[in-house]
Amino acid sequence: MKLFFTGNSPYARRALIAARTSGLAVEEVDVAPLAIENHPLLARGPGARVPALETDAGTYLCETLIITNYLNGLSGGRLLPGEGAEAALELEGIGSLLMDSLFVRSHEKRRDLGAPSPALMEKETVRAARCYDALDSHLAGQTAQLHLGTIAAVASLGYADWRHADDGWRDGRVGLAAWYDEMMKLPAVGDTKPIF
Ligand SMILES: N[C@@H](CCC(=O)N[C@@H](CS)C(=O)NCC(=O)O)C(=O)O
Repeated sequence: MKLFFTGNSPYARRALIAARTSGLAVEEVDVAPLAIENHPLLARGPGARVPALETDAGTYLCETLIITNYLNGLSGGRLLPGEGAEAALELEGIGSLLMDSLFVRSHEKRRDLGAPSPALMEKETVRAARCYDALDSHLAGQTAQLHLGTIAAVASLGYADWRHADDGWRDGRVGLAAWYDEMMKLPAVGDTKPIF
């Protein structure tokens, strides 16, 4: 299998951590930079986004949740805990919507024309704050364990550090901050820290 990634993509980071945790043989292929005409990924599918996974059978999968779910299935469920699988999925959902929300705001900040929409920025800032609170209540006091839920959470918080440092997600959430620090000590997490 081949996993296509770029070093600064928070979505691809989730697939990378999942692949490294799965125990499967996955070749990691860095396809940066994506912003070039006729990017080689276009020969495989319409998206030209990362992450993307070429399976051993030659199928080309896109979208983080589809790829990580596929890796979990192929690994015999190694990416979900035996007990608490539903709670892990709940966490994965929160981590996913936090990442999408942060991504929207980050693009809005860097739009080509005009100023960012204040209404959209406010909506996504408030949504992200709700997600930080939810992650704090789920993860404060937890030990560092890798599964699809914690992978989505840690990658989203890492992305927040990069693009939205002024969110100050650690402020008033010391339990979440301590959990994050422990997670960063795991090689699959620490070694995939976004390059910024
Ligand atoms: N919904 C997609 C989002 C993936 C995505 O937006 N990846 C970005 C990098 S963080 C990308 O490939 N951007 C290149 C582009 O849009 O041209 C997923 O869940 O995988």
